[in-house]
Amino acid sequence: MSEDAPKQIWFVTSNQGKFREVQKLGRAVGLDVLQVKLDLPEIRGTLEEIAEDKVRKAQVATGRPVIVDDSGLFVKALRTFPGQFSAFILQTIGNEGLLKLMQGVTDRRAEFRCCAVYYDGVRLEQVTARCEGTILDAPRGRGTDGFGFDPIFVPTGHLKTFAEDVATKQKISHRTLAYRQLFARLAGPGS
Ligand code: ITT
Repeated sequence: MSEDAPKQIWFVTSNQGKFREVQKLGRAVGLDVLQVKLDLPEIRGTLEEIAEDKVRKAQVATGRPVIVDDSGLFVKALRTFPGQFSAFILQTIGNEGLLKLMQGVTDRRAEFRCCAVYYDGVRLEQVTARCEGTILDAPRGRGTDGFGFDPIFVPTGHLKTFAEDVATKQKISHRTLAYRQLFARLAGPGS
């Protein structure tokens, strides 16, 4: 690990599910991840644009080395909807409403995407990762850690939803893949 690699990072998020997952990923590489809840206004744009804007605002607001992620569920038959609008869709129509929109849709393919970003005021690192799967007809499992769309998403090659099998989620999810890469970059020398 390089000497200037951060040992402590502030994760700016109001989503407890995200925080729990990222805290575990940090622990696995000896990084202390602390949560800061800030209500930051989000711009419209791609996941990458939203995440970069969010991390810059979060860094200015806290004055610390921070991470944020912008993530969502992209459904193929709905032309990637809800995508960047995932948080809004969950708050309004929820999983039930999304499943209603998909009634009669036979192509159930979807993917989760997560764009994770680090910024300390100088160095900015950004990684986007995906996890492919399918959307069920009805939710299954609440899990102990599952959140958001987890009860309706089954990752490719598996039988259980992310909510039913959080251990598998922690191994293969979009968020795990993104932060593993991000943390590996941070452990190396800055560019
Ligand atoms: P912060 O911006 O405060 O981090 P948020 O919940 O608003 O929290 P996003 O803007 O990234 O986060 O919105 C993504 C939405 O997609 C959010 O409502 C999540 O619940 C959902 N989501 C993201 N990752 C997920 C995952 O791994 N499993 C299930 N749902 C997920």
